[in-house]
Amino acid sequence: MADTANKTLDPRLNRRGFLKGCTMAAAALGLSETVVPKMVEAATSGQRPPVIWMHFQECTGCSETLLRGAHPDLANLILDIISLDYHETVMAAAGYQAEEALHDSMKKNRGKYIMVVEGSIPTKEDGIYCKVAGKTALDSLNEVAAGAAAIIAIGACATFGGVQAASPNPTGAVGVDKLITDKPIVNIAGCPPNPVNFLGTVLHFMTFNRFPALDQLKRPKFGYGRRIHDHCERRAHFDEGRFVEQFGDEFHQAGYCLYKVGCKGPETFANCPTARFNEMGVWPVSIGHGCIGCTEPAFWDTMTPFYERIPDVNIPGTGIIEDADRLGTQILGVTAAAVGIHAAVGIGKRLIKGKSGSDES
Ligand code: FSX
Ligand code: SF4
Ligand code: F3S
Repeated sequence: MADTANKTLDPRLNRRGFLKGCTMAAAALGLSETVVPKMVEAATSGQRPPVIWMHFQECTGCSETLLRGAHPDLANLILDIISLDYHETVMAAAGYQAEEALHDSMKKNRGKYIMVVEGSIPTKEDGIYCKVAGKTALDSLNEVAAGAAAIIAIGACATFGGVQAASPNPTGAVGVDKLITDKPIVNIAGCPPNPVNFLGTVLHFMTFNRFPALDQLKRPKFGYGRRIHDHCERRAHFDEGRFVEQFGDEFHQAGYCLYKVGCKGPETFANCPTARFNEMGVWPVSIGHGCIGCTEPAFWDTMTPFYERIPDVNIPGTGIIEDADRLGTQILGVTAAAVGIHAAVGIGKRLIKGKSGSDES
């Protein structure tokens, strides 16, 4: 485990990689490159925030996405700027040793540590569906949250309940902010989320001593302030009514819009098209799969079936929704209707031109 007292950079992380990670985070945060030196200064000041990372009901994909080998600079940067005192998946300690590490850090850093929560919390039957070290997730959450300065909920599960909360939600799974209401909480949504959004949030906290601006769902606006659809590289195809009709067809191969095979980009707020994933700079839509809306609450219920369009809803006065603050699941249908109309206009344009999708590029 990292040591808070040790302020030297991890030797695995060379300066180039460190600057690259900070520059990526600054870009994701929408800050100019002039902020990078300030970020680097904050990140190397030795004031590494102690982090206690709890795992509840989840698949560990969130940790995996942060630590995967394809982006060692990012993983090392994250591990270097925080003091990761407890993390069940990557820590060497086990059993009593692990419990000791947890309680030592909680005691020593009371009121100062950041709690990261990965996974949802089951609430039915007094929370018996998830237990670690004989304690329910519910009890552990309350105990560790009580001494935390702030909480970062990472992933769809910790933010909004995730797949476990999908109807009929047999374990009564909920996200952190349904249970903890007296601490600053940031929701890094996504299943799994983009590591850049986690890194950007932590670096912002370290550089400016506060979390970045949040939307009404507690998601950082820098990462979740714009719709996927508004900055998707396939948008020109959507506007012109050029759609994939089924996976593998000639329109799919030509890179047309995935709306008709279920893409939920129009209803989803996230920076996937700009932040992208992995060293290869890809994201779901760029490799031919529609967005399934994984950064939105209850997407397993509201965005399914994943491979069909959400039925258009006849709501008068629909318009383009520009601001994530104005979007909630309750008005999802409005967006769907607006997009349905827009898509129909595109199809109409194409019919008027008398062209089929295949002869356009
Ligand atoms: Fe949930 Fe994290 Fe989805 Fe998995 O651990 S956000 S199931 S990809 O990754 O919690
Ligand atoms: Fe991109 Fe999906 Fe919007 Fe089409 S519907 S432009 S694929 S986000
Ligand atoms: Fe999730 Fe859609 Fe991005 S499925 S990863 S929000 S493209």
